[in-house]
Parts: sequence; C-alpha cells; structure tokens
Amino acid sequence: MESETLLTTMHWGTYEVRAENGRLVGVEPWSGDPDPSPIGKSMLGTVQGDLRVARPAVRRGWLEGNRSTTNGRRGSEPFVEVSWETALDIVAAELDRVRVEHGNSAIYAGSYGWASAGRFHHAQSQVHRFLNTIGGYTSSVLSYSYGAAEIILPHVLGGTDGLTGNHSTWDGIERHSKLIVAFGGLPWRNAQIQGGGAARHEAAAALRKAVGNGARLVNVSPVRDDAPRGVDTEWLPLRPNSDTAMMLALCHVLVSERLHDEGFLARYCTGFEIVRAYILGESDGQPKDAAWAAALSGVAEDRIVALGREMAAKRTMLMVSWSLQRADHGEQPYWAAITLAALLGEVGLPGGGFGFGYSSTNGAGRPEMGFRWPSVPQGKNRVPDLIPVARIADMLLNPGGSFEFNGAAMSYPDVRLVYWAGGNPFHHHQDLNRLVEAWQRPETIIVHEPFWTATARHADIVLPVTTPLERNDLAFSNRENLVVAMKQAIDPVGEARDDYQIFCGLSARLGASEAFTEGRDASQWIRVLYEQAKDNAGAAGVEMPSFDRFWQDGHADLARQVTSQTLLGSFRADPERNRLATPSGRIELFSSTIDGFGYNDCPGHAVWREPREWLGSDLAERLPLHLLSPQPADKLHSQYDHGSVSRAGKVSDRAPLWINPVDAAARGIQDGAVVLVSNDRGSCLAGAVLTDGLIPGVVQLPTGAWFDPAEPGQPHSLEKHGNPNVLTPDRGTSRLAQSPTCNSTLVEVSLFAGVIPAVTAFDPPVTVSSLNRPGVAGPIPRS
Ligand SMILES: Nc1nc2c(c(=O)[nH]1)N[C@H]1C(S)=C(S)[C@@H](COP(=O)(O)OP(=O)(O)OC[C@H]3O[C@@H](n4cnc5c(=O)[nH]c(N)nc54)[C@H](O)[C@@H]3O)O[C@H]1N2
Ligand SMILES: Nc1nc2c(c(=O)[nH]1)N[C@H]1C(S)=C(S)[C@@H](COP(=O)(O)OP(=O)(O)OC[C@H]3O[C@@H](n4cnc5c(=O)[nH]c(N)nc54)[C@H](O)[C@@H]3O)O[C@H]1N2
Ligand SMILES: [Mo]
Repeated sequence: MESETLLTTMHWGTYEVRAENGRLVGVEPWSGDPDPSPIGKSMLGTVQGDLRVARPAVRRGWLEGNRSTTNGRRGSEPFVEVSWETALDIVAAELDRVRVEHGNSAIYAGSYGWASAGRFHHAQSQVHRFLNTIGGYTSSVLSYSYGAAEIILPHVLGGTDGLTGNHSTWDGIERHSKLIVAFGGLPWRNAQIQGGGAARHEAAAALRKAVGNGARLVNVSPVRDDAPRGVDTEWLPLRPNSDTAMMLALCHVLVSERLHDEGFLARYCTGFEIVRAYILGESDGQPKDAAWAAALSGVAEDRIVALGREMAAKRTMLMVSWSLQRADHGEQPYWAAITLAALLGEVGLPGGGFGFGYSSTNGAGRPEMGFRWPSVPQGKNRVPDLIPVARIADMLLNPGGSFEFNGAAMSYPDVRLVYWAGGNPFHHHQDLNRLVEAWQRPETIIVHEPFWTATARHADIVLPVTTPLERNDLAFSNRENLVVAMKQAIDPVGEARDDYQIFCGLSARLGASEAFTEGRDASQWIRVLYEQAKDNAGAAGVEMPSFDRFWQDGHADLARQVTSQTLLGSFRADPERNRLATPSGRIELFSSTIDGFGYNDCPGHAVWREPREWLGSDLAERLPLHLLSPQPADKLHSQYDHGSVSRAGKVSDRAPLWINPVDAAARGIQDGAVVLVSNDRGSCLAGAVLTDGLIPGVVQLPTGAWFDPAEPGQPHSLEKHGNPNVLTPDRGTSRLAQSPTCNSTLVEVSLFAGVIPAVTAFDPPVTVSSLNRPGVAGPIPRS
C-alpha cells in the first residue's frame, strides 16, 4: 500500500496529512504546535467529498442568453457541465466582450476573501495579477475584518501598527502589565487562526502567563465566554455598542480627578484641550461622566469610577477586539481607546498603552520577523475605480451613484461582470437579501471554487479549483518563523485545476500569456518566491536554507532576530526624531483633517454617537434583542462548514443561537429548539442554546453556516441554516470609513411554528449534462 505523510499549512494550523492509494486518510496536528486546533480534522471526508465542484459548470439560462436576471434565476437554475476547453473559451470571450464594450472598469474583481494559505496559489494574488495583464479591473480597498480601523488609525497614529502588526509583544505584557482591560474580551477560539497559515499557537499560553504573573484581567463584553479559557477573569458585562461611552466616562474619571498624565499629553499628543472640553461637557452641555455612561452601558456608575481609578494606579494595558469596530460608528471605540490610553500616559511603555485584536488571531503580540515575506507580484491596475469593500451591493444597485469616503466624493462604476476567486460574499456580506437582489444585476458572474458554496451556486460560470492538498506551495506567514513546503498529497479532485493554471489558460486566449506567466510554471514560481524570501531574510540577519534543502526537509524553522517590541516605544523615547506620520507628528486626539471633512457621523475627535440600531434605539421596542454575530469556534468563516468539526457543533442541524434563559422563558423556548430569528431585513432558523453566559437582551449567532434560502434566488426567502447575515444591516460605519456594521443588529426570536424545513445547503446542486437533459451531479471520478 502506497502511503506518505506530508506537512500542509492552513489558516488554522499546520498538519501532518497522510494519503493512502490516492485517498486522504489522516490529518494530525504538526508535532511542533503546542496548542493545535481541531479544525483541521474537517478536511477528512470533505476534500474528497460530494460537495466538490467536479467540472466546469455554466448556469443554463446564461447559456441560453439570459444575462442579467431580474427574476431571480441566478441562484435557482440548474448548471450545465462543460469541458475545460469550452469553459475557458467562454470566459475569455466574455471578458473580452465586456472590456471592449464597456471598458475594464466594468469588471469588478475585488474578490475579497481568505481563500487558502499558501503564498503562490493565493487566489486574490492570482486573479488580480491576471486581470492586470488584460487592462485591469475595479478593485476594493479595506477589509471586512477591520475596515473602520484601517481608516481611523492612520489619521490618529499615522499608520496601522498595533492593529495589523507591530503590537507590543507578550513578553512585556507578561512582565509589566498589572491590569489588562479587554473590550470585546480575548476569546480563545479566534486565536486558532492566523491568516496565511498558523504554525505554533501561542496566544493562549502567553495570556495565562501574564495573568499568572499577577495581572488582573477584566473582560468588558456582553458575553462571559469572551474571557480566555482557563484564566481568572472579571466579567464586566455591558450593553453591546456602548464601549465608547464607557471609555469616555473612564476619561472623565481621570480628568475630573486630575489623574491624567499632563506631561504625556503635552509632549506626545495634539488636541487634548478640545477633547477635555467635550469630556467635561463644556462644548455640548453633557458631561461624559460615569452616571451618563452607566445609563447607556448598563455598567454601574461606581464600577466605572473604581475602574478609572484602578487604571490610573496600575500599569494598564487596553486591549480592544476587532469586533468593536464592525459596528455603527465603529471608528469611535478605537479613537476613544487611544484617547484613554493617552490620558493614562503609558503608551510606549512595556505592559502599558493599547493594542487591537489580541486574540482576534494568533499573531497579535508575537514578534515580527523583521523582514517582509514576498508575494506574487500584482503588476499595475490601470483602472482607478475602487470601492470600500463592504459597499458592493450599493455599487451593483446604484451604477453611477455617488458616495463619500474618507474625505473624497466618489462614484460607483457601472459593473457588468463580477469575477471572484477565493472568497464567499454569501458568507461575508451583510443583508444577504439585499445582496441577492444586487447580484441579479451584472451580466456575468464568474467564480472559482473548490466547493459548491452559496457563491458558487449564485454564479453563472463556476470553475472548479484545487485545495492546497492537491498542489505544491509554500507557507510564509507573518510573525511565524516556520516555513513549510506544502507538498501535494493527493491528485486534483474531479477535474479541478489550480487558479494559476486556469489563468494560464485564459491569458493564452487573450494574448497575455507571457505577461502573466513570465515563462514560469508553478514550481518555478515557488522557487523564485523562496529565493526572494531567503534574500529578504538574509538582509535582516535571518538565515534560510537553500531551496533544495528546504524542499527535501519539508520545512525550515528559522531563528528569530526580533524577540521583543513595544508599540510606539521609539516614539516615546524620542518624539522629535521618531515623529508619527500624522500631520502634527503626534497622536492626534483631535484631527483637523477629519474635522475638515465636516462629517457629523465622524467629527474631529472621539465622540459618542448613538448607533442607529441598538438596545437604546426606538426600534428595540419592536425588536428587543441585540444580535451579535461573532466568528465561529469550529471553523474559519464558511470554510469546511460541511466538515465533521463544524457539523458536531450544530444544534438541530443549524447554527447555535445563544440566548439567556430569561429571554428564552419569556418566549417559551427550550434548549435545542428550532427558533426563528427575524427583523425587517430577513429571517433565519437556528438551534437555541440556553446560557447565562450572556446578558439578557443579547443573543449570539456565529457566522459560517452556508447560506440556505428556502427559495433560492428570491430575496426575503426564509434562510434555513442559521446564517446571521440575512439579519445584519448593510450600512457603512460612517462616511469616513464606510465599513461593515454587522454588530449593530436588532432582532426578535420566537419558537419556530410549523413544519421545520430540512437544511439543504449540503446537498449538491442540480446539474445537467446538456441543455435539455436534467439530472443530478454524478459521482466525482477519482483518478
Ligand atoms: N455578520 C458577520 N459577518 C461577517 C463577519 C462578522 O463578524 N459578522 N466577519 C467578516 C470578516 S472579519 C471576514 S474576514 C469575512 C470572511 O469572509 P470570506 O473570507 O469570504 O469567507 P471564507 O469562508 O473564508 O471564504 C473563502 C472561500 O474561498 C474558497 N477557497 C479556499 N481555497 C481556495 C483556493 O485556493 N482558490 C479559490 N478560488 N477558492 C478557494 C473557500 O472554499 C471559501 O468558499 O466575513 C465577514 N462577515
Ligand atoms: N475560530 C475562528 N477564529 C477566527 C475566525 C473564524 O472565522 N473562526 N476569523 C478570523 C478573522 S477573519 C477575524 S477578522 C477575527 C475577528 O476577531 P474579532 O473581531 O475579535 O472576533 P469576533 O468573534 O467577531 O468578536 C469577539 C467578541 O466581541 C464581542 N462583541 C461584539 N460586539 C461587541 C461590543 O459592542 N462591545 C463589546 N465589548 N464586545 C462586543 C462578541 O461577544 C464577540 O464574541 O477572527 C479571526 N479568528
Ligand atoms: Mo476577518
């Protein structure tokens, strides 16, 4: 029996995979990972399962000439399977038609999404590089993860350090922090993930060590379980989206009791006087005191005062999860947290200051490698049109419409063709019923997918792609010192091809072969990327073995040069020489730039603005529950929702909805019951889990259940599987960042009456082998 064990890296960990006679038979965590994630197990049974896209497939109506579909055909019609030759001919001709008739800006290929780990076969890199060789595409900027932060932080701090990297490292926190206040908590589940690939999971241990060394940890969140597992924590529950009010009140305690650090404010910050007048209520008549914040947040007044005093007395680290800024006015909690940290005056000291997203991934708090990992070069996009990523439905519904963004007046291009490789908008976007409608507008939608996800089902042309187990690649990941030779373990499933191979076929048809490939095949590209990495590392004093040695060994464990860093430490040491990249060179507690935009929804300093949708709004009389939709513990987003680990976490076949027993009793809901979660935007079914681990008035439904409408293609159909994005609002945080606000959602929950419909998201779609012969997708041929 032929059997081989190889290493592969996914966003949730590095695994030893074993194949026998062409079948994947084992997935075990890499022995070097001290705290591995179970998610990898889900690859068994799915990578070679019946939800793989077996062959290229085209929507029947599209082949018959029905392009844009106002009557909901997209998402409901069967697919016709075609050969690769036919599929590539069709796609190339369609790209050419659209660019000639409408110009390249009519091609939208933001193609947001996580795809898979692996530096070369990174789907977005491939699709963007390819389209740049044929004239470009309308692109997207920012992320669903932390779009509001990506815009506000450069105005305040001059960059995104402390958000995406260069956090103060755990060692300083372990040794010096005496109080850690975590807004949004530090849920262990999220630190399973590291974008680009995880090797050693170390975040949970670092946190345990900090608390073991005497730091007191406070979890400020509506959800008790946002505290890290097995760590002594105080739970300070608050009403969702009220953190900014609480932070401003903590500032009020410091200023009114003269506990703030005037020296720090004078030397390192601008705008304190304006902020002070706002905090004390001199500028608007409302002091932001603890009584005021208590009424908004539900946290007792004396608890806020005591916490403010404790912060002033101890070395305090403010940690703010990324989730807080995925809410209405999501810019504000970040600006308010920085303001609070500046008043405390410990920014730039180990164990003090602030940081964003500790435990939102495994990476925050780990030292940087000190050099950049190379990626596939993108070339130049000649199309200037772009959108903030979460404005996609707005763009498709309002071609030519205008919008404001970070001080600029912009307009939406007229998109005719959407190209997606490596993402799942029917997972990630808000208000999916609105997306279903917007998605009918383009003339053609092309998707590359390994699996029959909702996005594949809502496409016109689906091209089947390999998973990392079916190709060779390299894992380079930020803050990871393990480089992995991701060797092909099994043959491509069905007729799947690599994204790269597909774009080779298209570029050849469009006369761009040389520009796209530079004459290299995949293995040559992998070698080139490795050599670049070796050069970059070498220049930073980090030695990497030769490529051949590395490939033979299967991985390389690199010695770190950087082991410790403190966010804004060098700025603190010498603010003149190490000026920040803000207009003043300092931390901008007041920004004349933002003030100059004249946005009432994001004025010149941190402010409290009531969310349009939260427990304090009038709507709460009719929709009395605040819905949080966090990341799922048992998978990454929608990936491998059909796998064993995710399925084990379903309740009555659906995503689990956490609800407080008080709220459940008032609605006659018992543990395990199928419930209807609804608001004016949509409704879904979920499985009730009764827990006092969240406050009454708040329910939680994780993301990731594959979108499963009872009537595909029709907006406002009941969603059967528990996808929270049929409920979330599709509105920008503010005119500044225009970023997602999924965590500002009100709903009602009731016991589902009637016949409970079966979940069908995991049934393969209907395909027909020719235009008139209906049938069901046959078994995937195994080579
Ligand atoms: N309500 C709510 N919504 C949210 C969030 C929330 O907190 N609440 N969080 C948001 C956040 S932070 C994010 S980052 C997004 C995540 O949204 P996405 O990144 O879009 O979600 P994924 O499920 O990771 O989608 C990746 C897709 O790529 C496919 N894929 C994997 N490998 C390959 C490959 O090699 N090639 C190709 N072509 N495809 C591949 C996978 O099968 C999968 O369908 O969701 C956002 N949506
Ligand atoms: N297992 C797993 N881990 C993941 C991912 C995944 O899909 N699965 N996705 C990864 C990605 S792409 C990202 S961007 C990160 C996201 O990382 P985060 O944004 O930090 O994660 P979330 O799970 O959305 O939210 C964390 C907690 O914030 C709390 N919260 C929500 N709203 C509020 C509020 O208004 N105030 C307070 N105080 N708390 C609030 C919720 O209770 C929630 O449990 O996670 C990454 N890690
Ligand atoms: Mo994200």
